Amino acid sequence: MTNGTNAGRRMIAGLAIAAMAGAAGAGMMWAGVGAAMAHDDHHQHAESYAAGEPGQARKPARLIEIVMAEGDGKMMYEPARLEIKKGEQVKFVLRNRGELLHEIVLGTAQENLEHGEEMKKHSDMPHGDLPNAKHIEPGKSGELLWKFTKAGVFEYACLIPGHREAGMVGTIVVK
Ligand SMILES: [Cu+2]
Repeated sequence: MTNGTNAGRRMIAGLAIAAMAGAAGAGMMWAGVGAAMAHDDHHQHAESYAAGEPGQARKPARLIEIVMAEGDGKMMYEPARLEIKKGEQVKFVLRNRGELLHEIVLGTAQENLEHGEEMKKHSDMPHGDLPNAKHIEPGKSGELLWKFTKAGVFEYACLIPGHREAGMVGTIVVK
């Protein structure tokens, strides 16, 4: 009898754990869907890109290295100015030599300013997954492939709150 009761209790405990795991799993799935939706919402305005279009990995690309760094109360890209031919595909090799997380977002100055304002309101929203943006962890490097299909003056900026203001912005002239 006692054994039977214990077995029963164990079974109930087991079921409770299974139910909790199920609920946690569903919750995580739901949170994932929510995050994806919020992300889409946030970036709807960026579906077409002012500075060109995402690059194609199989096509040749000009290699441009950009170093991200901070120091003396400033944050910067090196170099901070690029000249690119219209139609040129560029593979940016991004090296974060600083101690903070940095990113690069390609766009017009106007877009980046607006985007930066949104980032201040929703600082929990990373946009490292967007085709025109890339996050780089301190001490790490990464790549961004981009085709500059339109002539004009664009910029690359770090839209993590405070970084663009501290100098983390570069100019791209496409002609
Ligand atoms: Cu930054």
